[in-house]
Amino acid sequence: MSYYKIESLEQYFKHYNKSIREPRKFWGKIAEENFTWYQQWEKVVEFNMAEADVKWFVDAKVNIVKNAIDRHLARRGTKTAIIFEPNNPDEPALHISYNELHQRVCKMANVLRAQGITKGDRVCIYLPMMPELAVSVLACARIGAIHSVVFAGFSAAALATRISDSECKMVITSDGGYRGNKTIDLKSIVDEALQSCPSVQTVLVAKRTHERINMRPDRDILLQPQLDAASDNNVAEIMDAEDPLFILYTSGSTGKPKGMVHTTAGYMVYTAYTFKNVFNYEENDIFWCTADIGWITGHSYILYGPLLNGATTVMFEGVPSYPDFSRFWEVIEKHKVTHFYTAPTAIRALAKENIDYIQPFPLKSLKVIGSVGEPINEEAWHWYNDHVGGKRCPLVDTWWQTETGGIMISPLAFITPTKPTYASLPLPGIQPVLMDEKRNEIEGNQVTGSLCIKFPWPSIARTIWGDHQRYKDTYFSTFPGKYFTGDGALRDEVGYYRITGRVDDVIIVSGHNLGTAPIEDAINEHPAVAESAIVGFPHDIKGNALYGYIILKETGESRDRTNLANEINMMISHQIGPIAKLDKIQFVSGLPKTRSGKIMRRILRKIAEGDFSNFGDISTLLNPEIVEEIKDGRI
Ligand code: 6R9
Repeated sequence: MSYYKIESLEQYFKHYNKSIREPRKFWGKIAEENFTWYQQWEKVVEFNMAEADVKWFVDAKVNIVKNAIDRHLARRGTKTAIIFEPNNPDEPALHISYNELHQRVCKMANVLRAQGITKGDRVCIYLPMMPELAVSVLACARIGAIHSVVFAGFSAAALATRISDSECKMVITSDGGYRGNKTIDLKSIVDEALQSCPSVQTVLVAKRTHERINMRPDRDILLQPQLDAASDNNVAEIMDAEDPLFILYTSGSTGKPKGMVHTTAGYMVYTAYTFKNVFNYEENDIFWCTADIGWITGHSYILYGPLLNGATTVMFEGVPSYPDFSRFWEVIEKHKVTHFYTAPTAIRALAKENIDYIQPFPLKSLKVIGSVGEPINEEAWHWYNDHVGGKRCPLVDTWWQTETGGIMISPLAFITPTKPTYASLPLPGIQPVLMDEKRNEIEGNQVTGSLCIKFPWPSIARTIWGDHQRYKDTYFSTFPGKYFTGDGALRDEVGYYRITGRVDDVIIVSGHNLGTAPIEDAINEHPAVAESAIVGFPHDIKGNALYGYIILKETGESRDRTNLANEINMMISHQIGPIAKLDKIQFVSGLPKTRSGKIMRRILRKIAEGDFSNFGDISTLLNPEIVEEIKDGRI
């Protein structure tokens, strides 16, 4: 019996039980039957959770790119690996076959080696969503260099911090990038960042916008001439299962960014396995994840997961609003996309627009739709399900984190019955537990608590680059012996999980612990509301009271604000209870968000408290200008 693909709900429970009772057998069999190894492991897993020490497939030798590309060539050489859809819809899309991807990655790998990059060196990739980004990532992995992709929208300061922290030897960038009707001048951002990054010896520059750039002759090299001259013969590096594959920085709300380190074999096995099962991927499906490769979602489900399964993956350079709000739907029709994976922030933004942007598109090619990044509120869930999924595509609400490497709790498409706002059941191998304030495990159903995972899984991050103590303190010390996710969750009567938000954001009102997600969900049910965020502020009697920031839909703009506020509070009262009513409501035109679409509650909390000093670094925000507006409108 093979464990790689789950075919029914009954089989899910069987596999799940097997994975808990005999994790070594379960993952050992999956690893053995579905990947190519230079050498097998001595042990499937070895760990000490108290020390935050986890190893999978101990002593095995492997190369992830051999598995993601080379082994498909015989059968799928001419199949499209990557569809590149440019920002400008008039520019033709590119179809890069597995053969061509292989050739491009081998050439790039040879260029990197010629520039002195060897196994273990860190390479910072600061590229927009262009084919060279995928090729660079895979070329690093092929020669054992550790890639550190930094989202090409981050400032020079944010880039410099990330380059310095892991002492990157090289930066791969481009002259610029396109996003909607904007052109971003990446090279000059790199130049500025590198003033404080002595570790960088070489900058490889790809061309995209062909704008004029400055080249520093002793450091900067144009990429294309090097690729043209390079051989496409390249022997992949033999990697140890636990050799670092990449570093990816998570900003976190406080402190310096954490360089999460993922290693080779466990990440490979788990991203491939979850891609196959969560999305019920079948040969010839066209998978489109709209994330940027600068986030973990892009690493695991634009590149590694799909390519390890020999899939066709879409890489989109643009934004959902350019040239207009139909762009996503046009791309789905154009490439006959079967799987569409996006974030609630995008769904809410699109749902807010006129329905005519989506109505004309039948979207019949779609089979599965997915959500990631934040709790998806009920209204957005239904809009996505009805208008995009046509009520026939399963909607998989996938909960996971940069630190977890792959999807942890999610319905399996066509197998797990879905329930709006519930991420539902853990993947095989994942043992979630809910913990109370006294650090005891909460048994039974219909309970809420802090979400922890009590057994390691193959793609758990192994450390924070250069700071294992911080890794231990952040994730393994709050609940000793367990991985603490930082999220709160509810387990319903049948054992489905619903993520209620970050536990740091829990607000204690008159002694009641209130998660942010369920209250925001209730607010968003109001027909005039597009989106909302709530935070706590000090209150003499209740300890804390709730402050709501609310974005109205176009249709709500003309309504009387006092009436609206009353109606919203009535909805909250009805759905959650009077305890969760908002003391203050501020109508805003936007919410401060990270570049990956998460609400920055830290800033909203400060404004609600009336503390306008020291908002921390807001340069990594998508919309820093909104902070002033919200501050000025505070009530
Ligand atoms: C993959 C990714 C992780 C945090 C996570 C949680 C939130 C992600 C979610 C979700 C509810 C979902 N989150 N997916 N919350 N439902 N389906 O987003 O990684 O950027 O590290 O963020 O995002 O709070 O802890 P990352």
